[in-house]
Amino acid sequence: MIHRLAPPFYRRTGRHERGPSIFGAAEKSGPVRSETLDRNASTVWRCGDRCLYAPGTSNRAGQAADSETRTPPPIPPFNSSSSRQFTYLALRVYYSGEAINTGSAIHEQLVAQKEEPSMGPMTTVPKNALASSSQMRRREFLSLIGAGGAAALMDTFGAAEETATPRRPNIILIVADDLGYADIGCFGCVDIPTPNIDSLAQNGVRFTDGYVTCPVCSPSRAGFMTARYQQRFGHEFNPGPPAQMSPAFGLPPGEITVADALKAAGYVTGLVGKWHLGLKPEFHPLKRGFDEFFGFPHGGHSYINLKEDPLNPILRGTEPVDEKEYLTDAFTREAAAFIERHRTDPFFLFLSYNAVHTPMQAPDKYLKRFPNITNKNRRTYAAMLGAMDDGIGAVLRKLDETGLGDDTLIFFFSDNGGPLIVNASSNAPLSGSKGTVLEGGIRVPFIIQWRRRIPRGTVYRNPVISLDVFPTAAAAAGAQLPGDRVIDGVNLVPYLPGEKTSPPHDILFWRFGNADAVRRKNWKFIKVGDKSALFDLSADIGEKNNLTKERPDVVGELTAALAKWESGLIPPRWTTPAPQRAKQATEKPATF
Ligand SMILES: [Ca+2]
Repeated sequence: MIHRLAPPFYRRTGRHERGPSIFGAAEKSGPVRSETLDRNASTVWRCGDRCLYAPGTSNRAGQAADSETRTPPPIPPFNSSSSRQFTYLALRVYYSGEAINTGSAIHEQLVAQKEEPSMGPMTTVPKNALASSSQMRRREFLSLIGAGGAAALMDTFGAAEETATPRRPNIILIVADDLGYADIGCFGCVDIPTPNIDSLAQNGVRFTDGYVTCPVCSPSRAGFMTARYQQRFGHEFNPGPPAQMSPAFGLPPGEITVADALKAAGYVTGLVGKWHLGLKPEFHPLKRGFDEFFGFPHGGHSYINLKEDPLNPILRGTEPVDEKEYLTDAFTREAAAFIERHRTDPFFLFLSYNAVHTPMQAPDKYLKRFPNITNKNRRTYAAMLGAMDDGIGAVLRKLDETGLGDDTLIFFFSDNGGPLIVNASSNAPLSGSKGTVLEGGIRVPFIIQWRRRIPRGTVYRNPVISLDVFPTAAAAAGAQLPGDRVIDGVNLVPYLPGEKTSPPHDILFWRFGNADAVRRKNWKFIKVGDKSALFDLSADIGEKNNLTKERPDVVGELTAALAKWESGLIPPRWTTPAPQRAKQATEKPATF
């Protein structure tokens, strides 16, 4: 019976605490596999609503302390009369292989405190008696904890045994469309409340320097769906409207998507929302790794007149549907239903809102929240963003209702920067907008939450990029990255607890037509046609002060790096039709 406890117990050991150990010096005293111990420790601390390690301290309180201080709770006083203390020690020995020395160290600590444990078996285990404890089997484990320990174990974990089954974390990728860097509360927005998106940062990591690979929609999506700079396979431009686009347009069939990889690893995969990676049947989401699809296949879409464009219909799978709801609300409804439908499966959900992309449309129920915003476009933008924030809140509630909140890895970012006057977005204090390789085009609100595994309320300042989504998700899921091609993203999780203190990326690159950019540490170099500029982002986040003359050494270094990177790219497979290019040009500010 206890043997059956092992999987759910171990499953609950996903969170990797860093910082001061709740075991203090004891953990460091033996040849301990620290990660295993950390995970065991976390499990013991957080198991259900019980707290095995610290009698009298609730799990809820422990989580609250963790959330507020971002460090594990202090070592509680040993309670020598608690049989659970013994169960805990035995569990550590059992699950940590070499941990007998640590167990002994804790025992010595107990003795030093003159608090003789009340149960015999552990005190009589001589130090190193289980030197090969990795070989310890169930009988030995039972012997070690004794009948009282087993009873306490069952008391503590019994409920988990009945309900929990081993599963890997769910993964939800939430992508906003054309959202400005400064339009989220936790990124400095003051006129539009976004409490639910902010909660992702409060319970996860906010990235100050989070980038996408392109300042427009489709290429950006091609990048993060494949973990590869999209110019490696010619997906460099938007296609334009369906009636005008190149017949070549679509994510090349040879590319492997994050959905492909997670599906192959046993995940149920779903896309709700905007696709924009191909209209032809061979490019349909159901052919690119998704088991389920509800949304539209192309770029922008009306939120109200849902049958306005017969070339870009609302589909369920491959069938057009007669959707009546405001589109953002419909996507929220479908996302929550997907979670409910697959609550017992590990799932990957790509929730791809087209909010806050044009057209500027919002129903009164959202508009009336913002009576004090006098700019009509900004007010509509606020209402559209409010609808999306509500939707993300509904998704988060559904996760908690289904008990999946802690074990779900959530990414949130915008596919490109705000287009400013077009949708009344703001990228302040960044320069530029959608369509430019200035920071305002490519640096976006970027948040990751994984309550089980990564610290809460953290701000991370080294540059990261949307290419990292796929490797991070694959590592969390135990899925394979393609091994036969260059992968440009990295798994971010080891960097977030501080296990790896180096930056995830030495250098990042952008190319969008005749515009190139490269960032290494604080240096950002831009080349557009025959013009170039070098900015020190640490002192000049608004990219105003061109330092090309002052630092020709940096210009030379970054120019060479850019040339080397571009040697691995191919020419674009299509270009944006001329009318769209002209429209895009009018959206660009004249800052560069
Ligand atoms: Ca976009």
